Amino acid sequence: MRIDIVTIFPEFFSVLDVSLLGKARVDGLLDLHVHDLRNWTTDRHRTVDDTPYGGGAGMVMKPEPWAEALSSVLREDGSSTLVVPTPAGTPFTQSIARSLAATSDHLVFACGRYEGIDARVFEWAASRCSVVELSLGDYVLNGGEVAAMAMIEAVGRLVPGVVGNPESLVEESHEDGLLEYPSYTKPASWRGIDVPDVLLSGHHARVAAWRHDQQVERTRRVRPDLLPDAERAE
Ligand code: 6GU
Repeated sequence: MRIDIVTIFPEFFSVLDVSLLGKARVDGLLDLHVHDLRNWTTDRHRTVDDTPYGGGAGMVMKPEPWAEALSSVLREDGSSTLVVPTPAGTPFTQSIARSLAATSDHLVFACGRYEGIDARVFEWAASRCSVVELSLGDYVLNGGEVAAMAMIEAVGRLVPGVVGNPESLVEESHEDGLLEYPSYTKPASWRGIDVPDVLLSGHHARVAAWRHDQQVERTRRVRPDLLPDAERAE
């Protein structure tokens, strides 16, 4: 998968050299490119923002540098997906991560700052690629960079080969619609707290049933909105 990121803070993305995604880059599974939006400005001050029409606080990112940048980065054949991180977007979920990993082999992240990017940019881009505006959650970040990083990690790890043991992708929070069960390792007793007996029993069916109960219990307690109606009652 190829991922291009357009930002006025390319240095944010140096962390993509680290850990699993860093290895995936070295291994050629993820082809990541970070671009400085200011390279597509034409004035001496490399201006990327201006005051909003209609008034109001803050600044809006100008359309011209964005159109130049996206023209240069988007594929001509319309196969790119433009991802715009914004608190006004559709909530980003594991199921969106899965569908981006499965259906798109070129993602372009447009990281806005200030009060966002001139809305015409996305109208214009929609004739050249699919455009998705995605939010990490109901809180406000200073710009799209940190959100893009979270989305790139969530999507990137679903690209085949990035996570060494594909089974570890199955038994985790959100993959089956429930939160994860608690995990334990040795020693069996630590500071007076014992690992639950069932996990030492070697009885696979009972372990599986216990883990499922733990998942339902935790999900009911902290995220009842995720439960199907049938399991929400009690
Ligand atoms: Cl995607 N962007 C910004 N700027 N703030 C956010 C967000 C995204 N998701 C939650 N807050």
